[in-house]
Amino acid sequence: MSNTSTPICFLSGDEALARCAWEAGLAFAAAYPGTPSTEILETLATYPEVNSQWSVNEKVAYEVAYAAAVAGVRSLYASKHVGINVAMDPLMTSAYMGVNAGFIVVTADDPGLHSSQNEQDNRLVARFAKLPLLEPSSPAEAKAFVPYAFELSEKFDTPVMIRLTTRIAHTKENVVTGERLEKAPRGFTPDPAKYIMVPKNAFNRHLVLEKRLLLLAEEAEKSPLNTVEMNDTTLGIITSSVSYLYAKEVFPKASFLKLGMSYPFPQKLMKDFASKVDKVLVIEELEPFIEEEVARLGIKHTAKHPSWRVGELRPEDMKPLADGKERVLEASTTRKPVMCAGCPHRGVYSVLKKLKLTVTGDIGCYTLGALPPLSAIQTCLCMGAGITMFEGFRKVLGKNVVGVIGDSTFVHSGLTGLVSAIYNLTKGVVIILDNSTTAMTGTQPNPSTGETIKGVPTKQLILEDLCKACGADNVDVISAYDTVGIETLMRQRLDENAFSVVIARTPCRLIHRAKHAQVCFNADKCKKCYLCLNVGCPALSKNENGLIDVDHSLCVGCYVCAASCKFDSLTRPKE
Ligand SMILES: Cc1ncc(C[n+]2csc(CCOP(=O)(O)OP(=O)(O)O)c2C)c(N)n1
Repeated sequence: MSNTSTPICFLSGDEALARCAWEAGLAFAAAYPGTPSTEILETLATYPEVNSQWSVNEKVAYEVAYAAAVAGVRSLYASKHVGINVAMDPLMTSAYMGVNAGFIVVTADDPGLHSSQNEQDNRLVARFAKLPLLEPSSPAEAKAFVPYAFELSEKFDTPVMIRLTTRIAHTKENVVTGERLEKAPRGFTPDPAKYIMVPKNAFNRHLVLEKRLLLLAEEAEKSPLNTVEMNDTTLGIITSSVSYLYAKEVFPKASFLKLGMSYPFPQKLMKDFASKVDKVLVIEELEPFIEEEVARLGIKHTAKHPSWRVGELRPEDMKPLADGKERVLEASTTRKPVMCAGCPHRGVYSVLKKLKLTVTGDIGCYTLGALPPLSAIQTCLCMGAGITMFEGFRKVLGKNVVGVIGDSTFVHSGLTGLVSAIYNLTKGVVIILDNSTTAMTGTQPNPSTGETIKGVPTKQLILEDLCKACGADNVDVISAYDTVGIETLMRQRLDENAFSVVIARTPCRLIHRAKHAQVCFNADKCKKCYLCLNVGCPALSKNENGLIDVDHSLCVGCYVCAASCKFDSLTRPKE
């Protein structure tokens, strides 16, 4: 996409939202990467007028972006749904404090768990925090929704939540683009009763929040984002988000109430719509968010079986859902994820597996170490838990426990766990799998890479210095490909009564493509033990003769397989 004002652009939901926010005068944006929201900030970073940053985690991103709005410029926070959990503390209280210039909170939910650790429905967060919620159903709708969100935010003095889902964030559509509206900064006027949330002030602001919600409910009744389409009145469908498009496809003759502003609920509009149709059906993904309100309003409707709270709704799901049937979950046919050939994480896991260690894992490309044939990780809860679960496991199970965490995840939320573990006299070994990027979400920079989102060089966070400053007794840096060295080091450190951090540092293959001479296979020496296949490299396979084929289009010469071969059948090429 170009930044010039092309009238029509073919944009994803993320790109459209970013573009429309820029048009609406956005001046500040902060986020932490996470599928399916990542491209919002990546797009915003291409606009010189928007001060954009990857923050170290979502709590930080929320606070910085929120502060920019309080300081007087239109601002935006974006994350995937679980990122909102990390930002929950400031989010809840920012609803009390209100804003100054407009502030949009984007949550990109992931029904169907395309790339997430859970499929929570953040519409419930909007209701819990008492924030207005907007749900576009397609990329093109960003055009109307984003400026409206800013106006709502400024008129009602509140953060406004916009919820995308994976299908909207990643679907592309023609979007009519426009010029940018420059907004003069509003400046900041100190107001302790509004901006200092000590109990007495917060108590008063709670009342402001409740009154604001009543006014927002009135706004929802007349909001242009809530639309009624009266057709055949035998069936009336109340819906929102992408489910609206699918339901239109499957029930083209039905009447529709589409909730673009879905919280607070437009109760009168819902009742009025229901009174004009014979039968009401609510079609929504995940939680019965609208359905519970419909029930509360005493509207007779076809109830959704709880099994439909799981997974995405596709067009083919609409009819069984409408018939009140139970959902039949099909086995996933998607391609199994696998670490790339030459992925630096592979060698470390082959050692941990050999040493038969219990490994508390974390989230990133390195979670793939949990899959066969490596099967080297035993837990993966959430970001940062590689270290905190290590502490709990180590204190209960003893010394054969190791925690692993990626470099971006370490800075996101591993650091506090490390400080806490050392403070609480934990012993043992934590490994930072430092591939010098945030690989999982598309190689974004982070503080340890020394570059900002705009590609500007910045102070580089030196992980070894940081770990020493936190009190680690030993901090070793080793190449992630040096499996022999890692094994020796691990045996030594595991035996010591100390807290050790091992930084296994080799850049991700996606950012550092240097190719070494490929591994050599000598069939005469192969004993067909297949230990080499246990490292799980996609460049190696067993051929019809039971020998090893090296896929020369994939092998990058990391020699992790060679280190696993006891018979010198796989070797580095001779100099
Ligand atoms: C709370 C939360 N925020 C963001 C994400 C998305 N996410 C998953 S792993 C990850 C970081 C991975 O980077 P790193 O730790 O460096 O490991 P790598 O993928 O490079 O191996 C991100 C941003 C998430 N799953 N949960």
